Amino acid sequence: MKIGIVCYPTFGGSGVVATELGIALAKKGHKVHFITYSQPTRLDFFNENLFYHEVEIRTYPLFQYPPYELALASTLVNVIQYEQLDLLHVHYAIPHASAAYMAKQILKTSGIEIPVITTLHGTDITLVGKDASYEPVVTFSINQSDGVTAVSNDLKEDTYSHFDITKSIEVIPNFIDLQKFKKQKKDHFKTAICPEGEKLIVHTSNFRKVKRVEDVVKIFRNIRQKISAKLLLVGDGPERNHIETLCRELEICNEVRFLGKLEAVEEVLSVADLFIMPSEKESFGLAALEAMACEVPVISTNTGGLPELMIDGKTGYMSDVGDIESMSKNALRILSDEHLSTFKRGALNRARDFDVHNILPIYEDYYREITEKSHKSMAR
Ligand code: GMT
Repeated sequence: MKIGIVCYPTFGGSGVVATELGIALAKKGHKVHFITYSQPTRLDFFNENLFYHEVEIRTYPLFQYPPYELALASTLVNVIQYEQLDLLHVHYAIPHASAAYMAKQILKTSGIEIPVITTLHGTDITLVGKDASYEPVVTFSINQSDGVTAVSNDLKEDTYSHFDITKSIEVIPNFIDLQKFKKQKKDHFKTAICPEGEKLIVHTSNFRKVKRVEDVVKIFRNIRQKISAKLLLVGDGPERNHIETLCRELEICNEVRFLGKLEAVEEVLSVADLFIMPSEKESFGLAALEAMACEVPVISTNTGGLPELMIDGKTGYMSDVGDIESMSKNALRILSDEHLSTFKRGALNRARDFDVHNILPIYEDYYREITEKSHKSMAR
């Protein structure tokens, strides 16, 4: 098939899933066209089936805000028409689903029918989409999509309860490339960070409030009171300064390293003993899956889609949001030499369920179902 993919080309989970999906489809022989405002972070190699079209946003003195959605819709019209795409798959409702709707209507006037699939990733529904300034457009563009997927049952239910949705939503979970995300031998790195054999704890996120990075630091402080350990914080975002200040106040700066945005996060995960994800809300928790694939057990909250990924007592433990005491106690239990290797195996075993080779065929079947439906309704 010839497939167009629209996403945020950044380190965020939705962009990562969209890019990895496109790469996996291209490896299976589909022609995949990414249509984004810059080259997706993980699209950093050559494959004959991968194409990239940049959305150029022309600004003008009259525009206080550059009209990105219009530029995207126009680029979509051009790419779909000239590359003769069979399907458009947009990731993240705002503004991708509405730009896709506009492109679809424009193409209809030239007799071109393009089926559109929208994948909901989480914050487009749970945080931003519900806001009154976006809600009517989000509801409309989800309902106008030919197919809709969500990354967990929890997100599907959330979408039905917060929006007036008439479409059926297919759940297709996040996935992982186990060839890329696997424990690598990086002993020199571990020795450099933990010269005294300390346990290594990792958190990766975009440092937004919803990630509760403050809880990570407090849990780490509690762990440190019992055993020697180091903390690596990967990523960057609005909470970073606040977190640095907190580390100073708790006098743990020598034990905490801020690594910023990293492309090869699997290298850091390869030497980690524990991953902490204390999020307020998490529609799936791709970062936790990446950790598990690298044999790292996870301490997480029991919110959103996390119980659909985690197996309590096997891949790690889940606690209520904000229950720092419970998360600290569970972290110490996992880190004990008696239990650590069992949890590492448990994490990897669960990650295997989300192997890209298991999830990709679900997307391909769904693509076929939606394009066939669209062709049938055209023939009527
Ligand atoms: O986690 C983030 O803040 C990034 C966000 C995004 O929209 O890019 O990630 C969301 O999509 C991921 C991929 O489907 C999910 O694994 C994350 O759980 C989800 N984040 C939230 O729901 C907060």
